[in-house]
Amino acid sequence: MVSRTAVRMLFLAAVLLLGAVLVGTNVVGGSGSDGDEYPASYGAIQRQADLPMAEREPVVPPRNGTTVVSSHLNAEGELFAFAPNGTLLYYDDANDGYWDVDPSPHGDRTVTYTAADRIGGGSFNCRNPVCIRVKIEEANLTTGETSVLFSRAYPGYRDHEWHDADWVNDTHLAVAGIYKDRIFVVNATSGLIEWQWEAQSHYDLSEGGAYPQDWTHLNDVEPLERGRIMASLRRMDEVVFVDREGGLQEDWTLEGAGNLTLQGQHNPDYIPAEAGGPAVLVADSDGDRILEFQRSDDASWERSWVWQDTRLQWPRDADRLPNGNTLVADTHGNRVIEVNETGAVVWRVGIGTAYEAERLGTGDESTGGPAAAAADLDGRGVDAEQTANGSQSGDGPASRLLFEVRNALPPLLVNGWAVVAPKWLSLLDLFVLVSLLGLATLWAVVEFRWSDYYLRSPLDRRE
Ligand SMILES: [Ca+2]
Ligand SMILES: [Ca+2]
Ligand SMILES: [Ca+2]
Ligand SMILES: [Ca+2]
Repeated sequence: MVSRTAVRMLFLAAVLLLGAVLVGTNVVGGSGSDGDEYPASYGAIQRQADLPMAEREPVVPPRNGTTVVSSHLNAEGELFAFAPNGTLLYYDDANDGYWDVDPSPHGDRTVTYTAADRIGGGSFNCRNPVCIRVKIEEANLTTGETSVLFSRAYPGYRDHEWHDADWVNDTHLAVAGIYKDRIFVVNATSGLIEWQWEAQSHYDLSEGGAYPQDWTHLNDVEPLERGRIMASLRRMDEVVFVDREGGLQEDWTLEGAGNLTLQGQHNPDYIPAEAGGPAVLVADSDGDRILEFQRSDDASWERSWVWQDTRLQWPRDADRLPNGNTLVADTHGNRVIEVNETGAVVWRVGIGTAYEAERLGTGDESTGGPAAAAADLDGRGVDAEQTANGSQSGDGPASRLLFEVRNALPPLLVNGWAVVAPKWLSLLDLFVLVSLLGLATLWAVVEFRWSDYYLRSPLDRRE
């Protein structure tokens, strides 16, 4: 018979262990040795914004360039820029949401981004329960000055935003319009829309998501050579190529390759032939991985690179940098990371629900970066069979266990949790908290049974 003291000690040890995991992941700011000398929590980064520039301390590891990160969760949007020395250079939370950020043609430290604000009936005669003001803005990161380049009000709130706008030239922008499921090109000077492609010109309404709320979720555009535009139709799990004269180029449509099909992707970047492509580097969000596909000689797509670790969850951006590294916005992994040519994480910033990451001076998105196949980059995958040409993950047993638990749950539930949960409560935290509560309840039940007390029905008392 095991003594009561031994059982109590076991319970206490288990409670302390789970408590230590919970404190560890929230105070140290996540797993991994990279960047641990910068334990700045998300809150500590935000607090820097209230200090004058001269008093700001480095909060992220230094890097050879300014890094801009956008984020949004429900109606909280944030835009951060970190200077090369790791201090917070710029912070703005004036809008409800910030999405794609690009370097602007109007200055080295100026960025162009899409943003949105919820508007009620007070500001104009909005007949919908709620309307939205969608905008393409520019911010000078040095002076802090912002300006609106183009804006429209739409009915509804969620899923009617513009998640991306890309400069076509110095005056025109291509815009990913989730509302009306279209790509359009606007002259930012005159405010006139000069060209558009509607998804209904090719797709049937029975495909994709719910119409009219979120049929295609057209979340990214990228102007290419010879007037072509690449776009991401998230609800169709497809990246499409549209010719501005001839419409959709069906033989270019990318749905994945082999057993790796796209799942609710974000931010595909086109890598041209001159840089070793044609290739497309894309955040395969619902697949919790970064994928790259190479266009082969027979005009089909082949998987050429995969990157994933046990923490990566619902990534929404990946940029191939000129040195062959890849900058990743790991939305529900609550971090922005830089992965080197061997697949190792070499730089990390702890930021919740990041949408986009951009390293200024390296070109917009993956401009200037090589294709994985041409640069012979090593991928990394948790499942060796899914790895393109990489090694097994070096993650510890705890993150492996969490990875297996997460993969056993439906992606909709896992990512749905991350959308409704507060930024500080990760899935690991939830898992540990539930285990802790379960253990505490079990301990209480055991103690009660050992005690002299017993429960009886209130009815018994009357007898
Ligand atoms: Ca863009
Ligand atoms: Ca884009
Ligand atoms: Ca990208
Ligand atoms: Ca980017």
